[in-house]
Amino acid sequence: MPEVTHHLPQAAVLPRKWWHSATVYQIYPRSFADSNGDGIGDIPGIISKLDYLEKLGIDVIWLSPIFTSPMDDNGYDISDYQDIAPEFGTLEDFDRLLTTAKERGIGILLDLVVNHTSDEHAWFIEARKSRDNPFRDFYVWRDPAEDGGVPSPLQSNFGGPAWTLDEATGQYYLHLFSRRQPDLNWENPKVRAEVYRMMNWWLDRGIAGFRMDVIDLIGKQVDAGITSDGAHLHDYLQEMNRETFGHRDVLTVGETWSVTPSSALLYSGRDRGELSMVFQFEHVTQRWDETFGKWRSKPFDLVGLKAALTKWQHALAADGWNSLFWGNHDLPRAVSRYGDDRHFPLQSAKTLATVLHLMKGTPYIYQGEEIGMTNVPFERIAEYRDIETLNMYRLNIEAGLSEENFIKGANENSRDNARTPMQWSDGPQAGFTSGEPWIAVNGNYRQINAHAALADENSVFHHHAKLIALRKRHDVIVYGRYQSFLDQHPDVFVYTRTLEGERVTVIASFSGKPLDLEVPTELETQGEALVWNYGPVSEVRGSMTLQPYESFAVLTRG
Ligand code: TEU
Ligand code: CA
Repeated sequence: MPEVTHHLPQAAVLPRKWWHSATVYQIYPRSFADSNGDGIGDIPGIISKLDYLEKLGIDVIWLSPIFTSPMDDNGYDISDYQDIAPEFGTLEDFDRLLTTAKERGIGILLDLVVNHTSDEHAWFIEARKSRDNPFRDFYVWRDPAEDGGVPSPLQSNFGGPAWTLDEATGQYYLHLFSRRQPDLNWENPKVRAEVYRMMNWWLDRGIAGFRMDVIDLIGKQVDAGITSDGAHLHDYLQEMNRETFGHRDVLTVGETWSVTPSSALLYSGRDRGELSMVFQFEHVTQRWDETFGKWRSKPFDLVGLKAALTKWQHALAADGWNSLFWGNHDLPRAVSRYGDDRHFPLQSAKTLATVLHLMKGTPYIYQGEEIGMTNVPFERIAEYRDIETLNMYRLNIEAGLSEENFIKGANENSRDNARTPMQWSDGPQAGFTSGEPWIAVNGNYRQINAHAALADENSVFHHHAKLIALRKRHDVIVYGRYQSFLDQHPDVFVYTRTLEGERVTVIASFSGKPLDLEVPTELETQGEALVWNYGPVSEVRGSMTLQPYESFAVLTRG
């Protein structure tokens, strides 16, 4: 993945980076492939699927956490940053993954979870021993309020107060997630130095970069009630960049739920010395209720979705860089959320891929998305495993919600939708494990599985492979200027990308019915059919009838 240093002649004065034309594939190790029958995915399992990923054509794997952990939050609670959880394998397994992936031109991104550790991390075990322990200041401690209660009204993202009393030392510690995920104190320079040392240890091993968990929270100013975007956030990121990856050619992507178009330029502006890019979530939260968040969702609204995505295409048009994604391990399945997994699973999954992969930015595919995996219709709370879902269940039932209603919401939005085992075949347990999986397999694996997808040249898999390859072949897809059309049209998503006399025109229907589209004259074009999901289309003109979820892209030169 060499860096090409020449500059593009046109408006795109961005120095080229290898990750501009790369596609990232996210693996949630627990649910990807189990090599030893214990029901839990592992690193040898991932190695056995590298040929599959090479066929897909991806350049980078983002591995959700594989480090030693009590697994209160499936590894986002780390007790040793420099070792591998035994259920996932060993450091030798990891090094083997690194080399075998590299042989296929695939780099590995590790998940950097440094807003908090596990309560079983040695630092926290020390810190809670006494108020004057040398590690005390690695975490955020406050005295009880006058009535003995919590120091402030801060709430945990998983529900309930963000403070837990440590009985032995009589102070509360902060946890913006579960009580088993105490927040690190980034104001302490020793904490920062330890984190940088650990990052360099992994970088020296040859990883391709980091995905940074809730990185917008590390500058928190607890006493001011500020969690995201604290005063020193960008100082810390610049320091991290200088001390670790700044002089290495790697990809860094921050998870930033709070990011705005202007702060995105702080994170990813080319002269900022911070990150390659961040994940923004406006197209995700656009469907959430203002008060109740994701547990009460709004109906699908294409106009709003287009507005959110278009806004970000414009925001980072000249500087900064976008990450493009529909799903991840925290979100519902793309085809269930934005497409129609019941009536048009194949066509809508392909259309979602086309629309996403032809935008400007680095596309991320979440495992299973490339075969059109769907949300899981669990019927009982006992089938769920996710700590957030289980916490919310308890709180909602206490507040008077019926189990039935909660399950309805969870079917739509629980993080477990994304965490059921990868569907490899129509064999037992979808080929994920020879044992009992840690979470049930989605019953639709007999139709939706990788084996069937590979064999069918019209599959969602081959459609993704094509889009990934197109990005490598056409600069206009990587750097072209984005322009949207028909913003108020409720059923079609239309945009163009232009670069040096080349233009890609993307037209996509999000309707389950055939639809007549009057093509605006400024969009008329004739060229090469690049990608489609019904038949090839090389001319855009006049009145066109689009089939349900039909989409296509045309490349015009000169
Ligand atoms: O997620 C951050 C986060 O805020 C999520 O909990 C989010 O609010 C929720 O899932 C939306 O559905 C990151 C990780 O991606 C997540 O898996 C971890 O649980 C969390 O941080 C704590 O590390
Ligand atoms: Ca295993």
